[in-house]
Amino acid sequence: MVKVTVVGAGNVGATCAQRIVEKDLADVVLLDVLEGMPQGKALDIMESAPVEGFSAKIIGTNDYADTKDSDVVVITAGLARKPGMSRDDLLAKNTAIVSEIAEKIARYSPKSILIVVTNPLDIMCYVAYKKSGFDARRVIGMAGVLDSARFRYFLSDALKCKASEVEALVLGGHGDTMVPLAEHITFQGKPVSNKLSSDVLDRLLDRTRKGGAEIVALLKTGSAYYAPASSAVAMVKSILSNEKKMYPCAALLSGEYGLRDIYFGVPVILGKNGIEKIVVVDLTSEEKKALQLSAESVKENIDKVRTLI
Ligand code: A3D
Repeated sequence: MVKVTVVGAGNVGATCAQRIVEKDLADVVLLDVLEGMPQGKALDIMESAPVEGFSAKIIGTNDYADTKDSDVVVITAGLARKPGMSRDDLLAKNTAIVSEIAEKIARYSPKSILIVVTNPLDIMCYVAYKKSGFDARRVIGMAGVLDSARFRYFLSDALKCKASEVEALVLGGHGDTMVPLAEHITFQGKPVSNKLSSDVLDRLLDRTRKGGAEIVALLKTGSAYYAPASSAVAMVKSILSNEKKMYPCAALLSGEYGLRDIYFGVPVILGKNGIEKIVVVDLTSEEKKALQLSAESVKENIDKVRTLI
């Protein structure tokens, strides 16, 4: 069985771990700094095996030695946003956490592929890339899958159809400047432009951009984790099964979309080597402008983080 380590056994991490074993994708090591907590959650999940019928194994630990030779590592450790807290407020704290984790993972699992979930996402990907020393194809950020899933759900609700019948892409930085692509929405494989009024579409675009904050405001203590975990697990699956599916992910750009040396949400093909290819899609001039704006905000924070690492 292949091995996946999930670092951070909080809401996103534990839900990822649960979904990975329930789907029998891999054996899982769930690691956290809190003593007993990952062990307790892992045992609880293991005790569901007879009922759920999965055969994958999960252990909880505080020791990186147990993560040795992992194939994929999902980094969910860090602080989650609280109401009123911006993703950028998390920058310094989570930079220190992700730096330490990336260095340890590189030591114990030098061939692994890293999926970063910790916010602020694009910046934490850059930190993990620098601190692991891995090839950029093996350090990938989860954000676009989630943002696109939210957009697809809102669209399907408006179109009164199944969410799986709607395809849509959200690119750019994971924050208020993200860019949902209105021109790329399809319903049953066909463009939807004639099915939604521009007012409705504008409302859904705006709701997508604020999707994370909507959940934070409702939960009051913490941020979304069911859909974020689903999104990270879809990426794990595409890598472990070499599915070569196209997903919007944060990737290090080197000239694509006119951008370089930043992690940014773009469509990529995910397979056994991590990012097999960065896909460049056609954009309207408005979308290009919005992506440039988004890139500037990511770049500003990457410049800030360079002084911290
Ligand atoms: P939470 O439930 O608080 O879990 C975080 C866990 O990390 C806690 O159990 C901590 O004990 C643990 N932790 C802290 N420091 C370390 C460390 N050095 N090593 C190992 N474990 C540590 O948060 P959550 O699961 O809700 O969210 C986790 C992260 O994911 C946050 O940064 C969120 O902002 C982020 N997140 C990102 C998205 C995206 O779409 C990018 C979505 C949802 C959450």
